[in-house]
Amino acid sequence: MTIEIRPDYAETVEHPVSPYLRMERIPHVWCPGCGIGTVVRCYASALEKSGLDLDKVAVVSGIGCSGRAAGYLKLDGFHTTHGRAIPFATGLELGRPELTVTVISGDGDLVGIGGNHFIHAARRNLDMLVILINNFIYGMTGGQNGPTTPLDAKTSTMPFGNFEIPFNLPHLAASSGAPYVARWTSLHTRRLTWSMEEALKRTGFRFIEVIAPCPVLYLRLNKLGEGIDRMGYYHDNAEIRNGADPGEADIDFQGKILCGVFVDKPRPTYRELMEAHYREVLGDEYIPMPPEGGMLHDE
Ligand SMILES: Cc1ncc(C[n+]2csc(CCOP(=O)(O)OP(=O)(O)O)c2C)c(N)n1
Ligand code: SF4
Ligand SMILES: [Mg+2]
Repeated sequence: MTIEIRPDYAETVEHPVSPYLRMERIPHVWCPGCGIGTVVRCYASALEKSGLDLDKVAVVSGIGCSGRAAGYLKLDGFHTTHGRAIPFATGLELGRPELTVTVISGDGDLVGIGGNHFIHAARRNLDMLVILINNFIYGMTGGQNGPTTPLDAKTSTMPFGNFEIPFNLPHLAASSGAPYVARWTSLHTRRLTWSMEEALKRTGFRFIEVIAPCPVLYLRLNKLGEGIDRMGYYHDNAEIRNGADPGEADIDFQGKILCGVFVDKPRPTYRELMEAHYREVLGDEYIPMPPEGGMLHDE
């Protein structure tokens, strides 16, 4: 049987999440088999299911292949400098409390150069959802070793294998104080979408790590095949255990990947603590910031 592919297919058939994307920017920059597009697709589905008013949702990315995510979502979006997505999101969420703020960026961006911002945002329980796409390397700049590269994995700067101990990100987020911590792979699209939807509705610092393939660098340098081979690996090696101790979530080269919602324990956000504190100290003199942000006083 011959399947006829009509040249105008893309123009005539609307993708289910195209209303959430800036279709004029498609085709995107990501390589075939890259996991980043899957994460963006899941996030668009989660937005749809959440029923949030899209005029009140903002997305912030740093620099990197993952950092291109903000540019494709049809939301108020900000493509900030490398490592500075969380500080930018901090200003946004404190200045415009009515917004739901999501950060989508890479491992190098968020826990390499931006690592300090990450731990302090979790400690302060700033009100943002952080989706970290972990491909175990600095993708955009050529596959250098990063803060999550597994021991023994080959990278362009460690061709004989990595000897630096990587971060266990769910453990880092949980021990820094994040009230919602989850990890999935890009194979787990339904669970990832559900987790994103759940996290969108929570408050405080919500962290979702998504393990995703970079076929042209991490997989090639380690002779691990194509993106589709990685789906088989995730299928065989992901172990889903909601409520597991994040301290057990280390990832060894080609080892098992512990997935699930590790933490779901709300606590007061930075704003709630700040307002309670100033109400107590200043009493009636305290004027809280209006939900839409802006000036505190008339003058
Ligand atoms: C201050 C600064 N330092 C370094 C760079 C170069 N740089 C751009 S993207 C990147 C790494 C991105 O890695 P990651 O966040 O893991 O994203 P990926 O490309 O893997 O998705 C680096 C080092 C930069 N743009 N700015
Ligand atoms: S270099 Fe890697 S991370 Fe970047 S788009 Fe290509 S496959 Fe994805
Ligand atoms: Mg990366």
